[in-house]
Amino acid sequence: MVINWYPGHMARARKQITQQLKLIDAVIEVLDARIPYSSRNPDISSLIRGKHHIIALNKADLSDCIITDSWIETFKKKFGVKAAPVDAVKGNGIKNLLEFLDEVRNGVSEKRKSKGMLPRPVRVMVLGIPNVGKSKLINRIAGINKVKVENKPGVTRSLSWIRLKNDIELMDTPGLLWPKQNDENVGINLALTGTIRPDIVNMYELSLHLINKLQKIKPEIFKERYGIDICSEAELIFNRIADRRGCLLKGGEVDYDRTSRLILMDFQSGKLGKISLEKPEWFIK
Ligand SMILES: Nc1nc2c(ncn2[C@@H]2O[C@H](COP(=O)(O)OP(=O)(O)OP(=O)(O)O)[C@@H](O)[C@H]2O)c(=O)[nH]1
Ligand SMILES: [Mg+2]
Repeated sequence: MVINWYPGHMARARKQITQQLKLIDAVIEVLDARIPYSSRNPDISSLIRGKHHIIALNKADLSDCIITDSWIETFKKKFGVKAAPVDAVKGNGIKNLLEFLDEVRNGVSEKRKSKGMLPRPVRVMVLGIPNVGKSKLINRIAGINKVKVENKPGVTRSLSWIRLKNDIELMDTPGLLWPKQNDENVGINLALTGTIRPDIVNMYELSLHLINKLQKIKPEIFKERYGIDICSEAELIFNRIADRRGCLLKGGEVDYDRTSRLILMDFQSGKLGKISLEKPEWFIK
């Protein structure tokens, strides 16, 4: 799979974000709860050094909640970073984030007071890879639709401030990928969860990768969702799904495009259940 990891607009966005960071008190790093490792931009840790750091494990409505909880424990224990599961569509978990932000605001106010300075709103930048739900999360925290949200990467193109009533200012930012990425599995996970535009990936190949992953994580799903018995080869499972779902061309041949889209959409929309593709112990010892 050949992926254009670093389009020009991201280099520009990275530069602007770096400049704006001087004004920022805290960063909410938004990760995809299904792939907390693959959705972490490794650049961000060094970029935000010295700032208060909060992690939102967003799209937690689509992830396995036990695995998400173990990621939260891991972030806390191994890195000392507060994290919360969030569903920015329904608003679950927003309260936890607001509590974290309150703590930051109180800390900033105390510090200013001790220096004889007047209080000011706490400034929070929301960072993360494309399509992870940064803008949706901001709209949820604000309680009103302030910024544009769409189900495709690259929607937010510039930095913008959103002022909230409770002395908090949030900055929406464009999604950032990273310049060099050699780990094929990370690329596959990002494509599976919708970070990379579908027109630049091979959908058939991607759905075979998904089938292979599901065989390890949740093998019973093929029977449950598609009524097919377990068989070892991903290609065979793919063809049986096509058959079951009538994704066939006129002569009865498999419609690869339609079947791939069906399987990927079933995963992305949660029709295959709550599935986490990554466990912390696979990455962090
Ligand atoms: N199921 C689910 N979908 C979500 C959640 N948060 C956001 N989405 C959806 O994810 C898609 C992307 O949301 P955005 O807020 O535009 O993502 P973004 O990170 O701002 O994306 P860019 O601006 O392109 O970097 C939209 O279709 C949202 O409705 C969530 O918690 N659960
Ligand atoms: Mg956005």
